[in-house]
Amino acid sequence: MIVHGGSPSPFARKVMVACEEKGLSYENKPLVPFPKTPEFLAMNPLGKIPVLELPDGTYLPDSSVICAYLERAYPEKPLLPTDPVACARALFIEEYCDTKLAETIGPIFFQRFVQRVLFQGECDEAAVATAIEEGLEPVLDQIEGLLPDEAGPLVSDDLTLADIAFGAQLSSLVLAEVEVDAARWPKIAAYQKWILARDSFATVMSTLS
Ligand SMILES: N[C@@H](CCC(=O)N[C@@H](CS)C(=O)NCC(=O)O)C(=O)O
Repeated sequence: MIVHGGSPSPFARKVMVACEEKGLSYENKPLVPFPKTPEFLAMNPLGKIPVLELPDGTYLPDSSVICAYLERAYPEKPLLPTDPVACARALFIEEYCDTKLAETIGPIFFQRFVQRVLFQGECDEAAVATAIEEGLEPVLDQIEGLLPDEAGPLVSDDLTLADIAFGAQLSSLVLAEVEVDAARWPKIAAYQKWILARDSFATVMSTLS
């Protein structure tokens, strides 16, 4: 299998971590989603990464769709609980992280990592400060109130896609050099440490250093 989309993308990271957790081998091709060539749009009409290419040449776009496929195709190491309610909770947390949290972290990550590190350009620190204060901090306040007391899997005893999606976004904060203040958000800070210490995340993050 080929994961198209480089590890700077949190959504590509999410797919690669899911593959690592399931023990699946894959190749990564760091496709940049610009320009939107006809060939790229044939892989994903939405013009976004990641896209998973199967050995028979089938293209599967969107990290959540790809993870749903992996779950069906490789059920041996499940990343969703069998209990229907727990499964729904995991899927909602995945959705929350991929939308609300991603939209909140995205502008900070773009300035600090994409602009400054990848493009070696100017980082708009004023925009970063506003995005942290007005966007990120209220969202972290909300999440802190929802997390379990002990750092560990969010939904059941085992790791789920909820953890992978949350970890993918929390790893963007590390790349953007935004520290989660352990005095204000102790549960998130402990969770971030726990999830990013997993071999799966360490392996995928190591491709960025
Ligand atoms: N819902 C999609 C989001 C994918 C996404 O937004 N990818 C970004 C890179 S992190 C992208 O390709 N952006 C290019 C664009 O929006 O034109 C998923 O889960 O895969």
